[in-house]
This record gives sequence, structure tokens and C-alpha cells, in this order.
Amino acid sequence: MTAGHAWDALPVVVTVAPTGAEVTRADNPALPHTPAEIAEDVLACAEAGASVCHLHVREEDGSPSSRAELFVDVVERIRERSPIITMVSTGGAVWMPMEERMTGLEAQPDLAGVETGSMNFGEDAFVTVPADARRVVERTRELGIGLEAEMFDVGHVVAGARMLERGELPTPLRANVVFGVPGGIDPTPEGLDAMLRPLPHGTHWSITAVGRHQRRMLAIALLRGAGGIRVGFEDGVYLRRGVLASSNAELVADAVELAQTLGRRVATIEEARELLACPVRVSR
Ligand code: KMH
Ligand code: ZN
Repeated sequence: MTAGHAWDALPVVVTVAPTGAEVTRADNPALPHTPAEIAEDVLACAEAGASVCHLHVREEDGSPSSRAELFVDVVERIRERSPIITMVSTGGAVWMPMEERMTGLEAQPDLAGVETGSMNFGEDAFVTVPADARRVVERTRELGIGLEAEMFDVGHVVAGARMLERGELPTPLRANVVFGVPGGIDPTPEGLDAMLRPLPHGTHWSITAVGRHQRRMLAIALLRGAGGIRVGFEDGVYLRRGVLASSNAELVADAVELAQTLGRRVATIEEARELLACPVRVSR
């Protein structure tokens, strides 16, 4: 919840994460790979109610990429046709060194993610030491890009709160709390309590959940006043148990319906820009 809003009056920011770095076309054949495919998907998602897109890029063969020109291409294609808020990942893929994870910033998106801690990510180590996070913050400051902290466990929330106190993260804190990654916090109501407890007052928080508890976690968070929810192939390829989603837009439409069923209004892109304190862009 953000200060100044009754929890049920706060419009919900719907984010789509269309591609990610781990999911493949073997998981869902509709996964977009190229900048053109990703942009096309994002536009359909904006039509369906998404106001933010969280972007990773892929090579044409589907392998995760860190080429800045692919980020520039996808951000430009989206901006030509939609005011949707663009956000790039600096999480990348687990095997990417930090400098490769940061290349998306050169596309000058509206927002970027920043990891505030390290963890196991399935069988791999996903490492972001404090100096890495500060590097991301510094480059986003130079380029006038807003930030969303990506938090996969309680220690990441505590670290993000400390960074905010030290002025190392911009205010207001925008936090995305992520549930269900093996190695991270468990997707349970108690897990949500634990993640929300250290969040500073006035944080705009959204929820991501992966795996079979996704819909339930989103519902619980919506009832707890979440400011945002995230869906898309990065987080899950199924619409329902055993039913593959036909597109990212279908997942967004379903998330919008869930929010509305629970009495929550979905934010327009303009509202989302304000809620997420997106820097106003003069060029690009
Ligand atoms: N692909 C994961 C290792 C993020 O974008 O901030 C990291 C990730 C998180 O996707
Ligand atoms: Zn991501």
C-alpha cells in the first residue's frame, strides 16, 4: 500500500514479464524471442490492461542475451506504438556477469529492476553483492531511469530498506516481492507476512509468484493491498492447471479479471507512471 491511499482505492499496476531468461518454447511454443515478437506481445498486453513491461531479450535461437542493441530495438519498437512503461531486468540470467546484466540500461527504459541480495536460484547461485546493486543504482541515476527492487527473500527486503535509509535507493521504494523461486521465500500467506514486515512505510509494492501457487498468492496480495501484480511467461506458462496460456496477453487478461473480481481497479498507464514515480523523459 502507498501512503495516502485506502488499500481498496489504490489502482493495481499490472506488469507483464513476457520472456524472462529461463523459460523456453518447449515450455510454451508462444514464447516471444525477437524484439519484434516481444514488442508485438507487449502491445497486446497493454491492450489487455498491462501498464508495465519487464523486459529480457533473447537471441533469435531463443538463448538469453545481453546485447544492448536488442534492448534498444525492443524498447524503441514498444515506444513507437505504446505509452506502456518499459522496465529492463538487471537480473539477466544466472550465468551472466554483472556488466552483461546491466546492458539493458543503455536502452534508457523508464524503469529498471535491481536485485538487493544473493540467493540460490534452483540449482544455481544468483549473486548480487551490495557493490553490484550500487553500480546499477549509479548508472540508473546517470541515465534518469527509475528503479524497482526485486526481492526474493526476507534478507533482500531488509537490505533494500537499509539501502533506502542510506539514500542508496531512490524514494519512494518500489519493491517487487517474488515468491516460489527454489532458494527464495515460500509462496504462502506466512511468507507474504514475512516479506511485507520489513518494507518501509510508503513503499509501492507489487507481487510476483512462480509455480502452481501463483494465482492464489496474487489473490492474497491483492486482498492485502498490493500496489501491483506481475504475470507473463517469465513467471508461468499455464493459464490454469494443465492449460497452457495461448499468449502473454491471455495471462494479463486473466490477471485483470482476478483483480476486478476481488474488487480492485486496474491502473491506467498514466496512473501507473505516477504511482511508480517514473522519471519524465525528455527524449527517446
Ligand atoms: N533470470 C533470473 C536469474 C529479474 O529480472 O530481476 C533473474 C530474474 C530477475 O529474472
Ligand atoms: Zn526478470
